[in-house]
Amino acid sequence: KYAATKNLSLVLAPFSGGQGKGGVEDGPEYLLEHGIEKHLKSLGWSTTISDPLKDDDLAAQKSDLSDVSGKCKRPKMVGQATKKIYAAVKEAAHKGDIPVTLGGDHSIAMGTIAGTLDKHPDACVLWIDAHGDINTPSTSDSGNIHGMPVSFLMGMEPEACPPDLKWVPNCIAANKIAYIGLRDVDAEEKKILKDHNISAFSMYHVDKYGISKVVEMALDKINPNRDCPIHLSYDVDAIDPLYVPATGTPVRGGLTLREGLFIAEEVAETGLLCALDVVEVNPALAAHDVHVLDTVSAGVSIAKCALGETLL
Ligand code: 4U7
Ligand code: MN
Ligand code: MN
Ligand code: MN
Repeated sequence: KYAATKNLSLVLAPFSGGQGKGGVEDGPEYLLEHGIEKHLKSLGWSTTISDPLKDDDLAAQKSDLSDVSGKCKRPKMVGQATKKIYAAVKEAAHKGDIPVTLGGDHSIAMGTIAGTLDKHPDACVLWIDAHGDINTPSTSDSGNIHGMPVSFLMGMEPEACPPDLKWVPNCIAANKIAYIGLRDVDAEEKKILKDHNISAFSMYHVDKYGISKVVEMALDKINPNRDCPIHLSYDVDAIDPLYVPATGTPVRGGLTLREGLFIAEEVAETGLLCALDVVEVNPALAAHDVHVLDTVSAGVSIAKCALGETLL
């Protein structure tokens, strides 16, 4: 519905500065190698590729130990990269394409969601994750910005915002974001979710109500009339590490692969998808080749399902 062009803009975000581990920057390459573009084309989409970080020496930036602001690690690196991703997503969205951003760690969602909201100010966000990603610079224990993108997009702690992240617009309202898959939420994040009355469905809710009901309840909260565009920000660690082992912060007790894909299918079914992120695929963390294949093929399947594969 929001793809005026019937074109997907595949935005490559080979970025790892939002956390400490290496390897997540290879996510886009592996997803492409696994044929994500061909698979999406076979669903009737045309595709173009945009590579907004191609001129950056990200390895050099990551090794700059002086890039710290308060507790935040590498705020300058993250701020500069996400701003370029923002520009790419914004341009794609304004053209009438659906931006499909391939990460990279989840800090890149500051760029993608800000880009989506520039074109679609009424968009809502469905955040699929084991984690809340809503720490602020003051609540974060790790200092890793991939655990904070939602707080920056909500403008939660302006006084502690590192200068290089000041460009991030305060663009998500608390009633426009819902989570599914949560099972490792920090104590202070729980307080933030509660204080802002943010819709958060944990694995407990998935077990209690079933995934179908949970998706319905999540959309009822953020998109009650099913008339707003949906930005699906999908962290592959929402799915159980049995199926998706090669990711930076795996947590047991997650979604089955089918539950994970069903969420994407239900979003496709609404016809309201306006942007997709697939993040936190880290091939370097696989114990062996089967783990790489499982993880990368799950990432490809998420994109296929969100873009119509299983709607007969
Ligand atoms: B991901 C964490 F403390 N909450 O802030 C943090 F548990 O994008 C994890 O969801 C963040 O993978 C995980 O570092 C970020 C931690
Ligand atoms: Mn996560
Ligand atoms: Mn913690
Ligand atoms: Mn995440």
